[in-house]
Amino acid sequence: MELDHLGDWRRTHLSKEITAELAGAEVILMGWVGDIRDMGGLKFFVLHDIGGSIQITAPRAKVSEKVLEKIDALTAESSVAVRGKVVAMEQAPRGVEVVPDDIKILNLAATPLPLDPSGRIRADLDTRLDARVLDLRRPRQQAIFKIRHKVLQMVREFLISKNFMEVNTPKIVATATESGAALFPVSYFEREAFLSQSPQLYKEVLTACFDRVFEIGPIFRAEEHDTTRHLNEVMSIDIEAAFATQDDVMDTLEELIILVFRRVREECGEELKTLKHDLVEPKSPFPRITYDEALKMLDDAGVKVSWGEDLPTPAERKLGELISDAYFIVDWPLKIKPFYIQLREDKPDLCYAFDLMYKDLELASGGTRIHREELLVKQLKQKGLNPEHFESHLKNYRLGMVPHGGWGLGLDRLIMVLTGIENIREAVIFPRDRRRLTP
Ligand code: AMO
Repeated sequence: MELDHLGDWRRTHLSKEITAELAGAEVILMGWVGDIRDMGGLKFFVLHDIGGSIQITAPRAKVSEKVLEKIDALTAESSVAVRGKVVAMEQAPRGVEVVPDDIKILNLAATPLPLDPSGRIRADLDTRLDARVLDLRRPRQQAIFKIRHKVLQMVREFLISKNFMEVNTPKIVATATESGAALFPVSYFEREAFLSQSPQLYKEVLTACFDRVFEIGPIFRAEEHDTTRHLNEVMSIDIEAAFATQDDVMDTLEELIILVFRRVREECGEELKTLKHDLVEPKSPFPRITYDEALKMLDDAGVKVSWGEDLPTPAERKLGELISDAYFIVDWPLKIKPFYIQLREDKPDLCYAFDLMYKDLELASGGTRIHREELLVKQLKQKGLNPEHFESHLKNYRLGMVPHGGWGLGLDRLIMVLTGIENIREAVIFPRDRRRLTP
């Protein structure tokens, strides 16, 4: 069958806007073909679009031969435009259907499809990610990304209301900032550069220009992990505030988390229902436990972590069982936190760093930063880094650098928690992991 051109047809309604009140009206719908059925005297298909779906019903006696031929040619997930009349019909899924007077087939989808778009035949995540465009037409996946879209909007609104200015910093950089995480090298003309692990150093120095900044952007981690909570490219919500300490920015983070949970509950009810997720707002204030207290709780529960070690996954899992909500871990050993974190003058083994946990998942980390050059140089050396490599950063500390603090919040992990999904790959449109570089 020959394909049709869009021509001068334009969509008049989304499927969800078709209600029985429109009975008799002529409408143009555009979308994809769902189930197709032929009952002899009657042919049906479901048209689905971003808003939902609607039944297109063609009674043999009422439509043209051309329309019937077009329906016969349709394959599931083909893209179509339908012009027709709205008819109130009790038996139809939403009490309303459209009887076509003309159909345009814009593209025919191949058969068989790489996955069953109805979801009746379950596909594993790899198959779904390989056919992601088809997968993302399903209501469950759409619910996840509608929530993600809303959350981004809420975060921006909230931070702007707190006088943070949105900035964009380079993603091709010369140095590492997060010592624990490995770098992806890129060839940059005659030099080697890296993909940015974090906007850390840029956001810090920008506090001395714009006072309060935030960035929502990708961070790249060349970690070998192949887990349900790590990816090699993730989106990070980063903030940094001048004249602030860890406690100030923890308050901001707590306020943001509560607001996002509350607003997703209030504004994404449909999506949460589709996801069958009962979202519960974390209890506020979030407990603030020290690293030492966390170790003690773990020890009492039979999980040994030696002092100075980062919390391994089994320890996080146990803590998540013990405190099944949002909480902060503070007073970390200096030696496991990055060079830019301020040490505690009263207890120099410790530093002003925190992690925000939700059950067993680390959502964010942050702290009070060093703002004096001598101390930054000292800590760089202590971490085995060469201060000369940081000269372009350090020179800003001679230009009236200010006390500052901030955090980085993993957007994809936040979406996991808000939508109740278990694998971070489901929270990302085209995830990048150890094995996956396409689509
Ligand atoms: P950190 O390295 O802890 O801190 O990263 C901040 C948050 O980003 C998310 N995240 C990840 N999520 C999934 N997969 C990964 N591989 C991954 N790596 C990080 C987590 C984590 O809590 N510069 C500091 C932040 C700061 O101090 O402002 C930093 O990058 O949710």
